[in-house]
Amino acid sequence: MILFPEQDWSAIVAQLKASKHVMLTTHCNSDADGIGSELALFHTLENMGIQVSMFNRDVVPRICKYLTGSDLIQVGDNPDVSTVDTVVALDAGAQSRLGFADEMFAGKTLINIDHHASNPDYGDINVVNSDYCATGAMMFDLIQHLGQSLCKASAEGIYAAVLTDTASFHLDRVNADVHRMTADLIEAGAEPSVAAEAIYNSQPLARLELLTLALQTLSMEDDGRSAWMHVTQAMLDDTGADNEDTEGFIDVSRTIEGVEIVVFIRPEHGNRWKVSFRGKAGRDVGAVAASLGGGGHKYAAGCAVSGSLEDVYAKVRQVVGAVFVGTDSST
Ligand SMILES: [Mn+2]
Repeated sequence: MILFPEQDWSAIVAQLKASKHVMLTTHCNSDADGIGSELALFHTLENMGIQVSMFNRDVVPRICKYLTGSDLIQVGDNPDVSTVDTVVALDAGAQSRLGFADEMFAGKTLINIDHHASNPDYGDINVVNSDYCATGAMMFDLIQHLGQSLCKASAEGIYAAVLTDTASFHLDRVNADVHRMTADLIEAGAEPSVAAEAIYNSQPLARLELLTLALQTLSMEDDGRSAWMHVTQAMLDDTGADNEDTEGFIDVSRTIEGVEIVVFIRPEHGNRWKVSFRGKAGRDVGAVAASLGGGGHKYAAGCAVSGSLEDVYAKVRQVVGAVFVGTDSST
């Protein structure tokens, strides 16, 4: 089963088969979609006898460490690319999101594979298709176009990618084909209970302590149609949690009845804040994030905003409030 038979992968297949050394990478603050996609392609290319390595700007998130080969991912901002002729960027909506200097890509063929609608086709070869529920699902089709069968390690990576990027098969791109793919992944060796245990049921206590503090900041605006929550550096310090532990907090406020836009703000570095959005009920938060210099998907997007926390709230509230102007509450 191929998810999107009309998607043309031929240029990427030809480039990968002709490569001497392929380096795979994903966006900063990598997530399970980026890491799972990397590992799925890594194991497949290795099985084909193609020299392949993985190099990311940031460390592998805790929830991905159970994936076979995750310990082979190198980390830093200055990879040795002297022998690399092809770089594959996975799940990165913009080249800047990779976190590497542009010179690093000089003389190399850059392949850009992504499912963010806002992706500007920054690669030499691009497959950008926002119909895919996850970049991991794109690996599912690519591996078949490479003429390879799914090995257990690749299936595990794709399963983790799809599980997390669809919020456990809850989001709008999940259809019967996504479940047919998942059946194939399980047949190839992916184990749902192992993934659930590693991703959802192995959280440090500090994360729940941080969530307790974050929930005390929850506020509703726009007649209950927007929900706001934040974490500060002091809260991180007090609990011993880190930014990775805030993953999924936004999905807690997304569960509130009647809410259409959910905002979560956390410190990034200096006076920069990461602002994440989730949309429901037709609200396009990709457009909201884009108007603040960020991007993403219709129902999941983000941006970075500088200033004091109060400044950030004021700036983002203005943009979100404008979305509701002239529209009646459905409740
Ligand atoms: Mn993704």
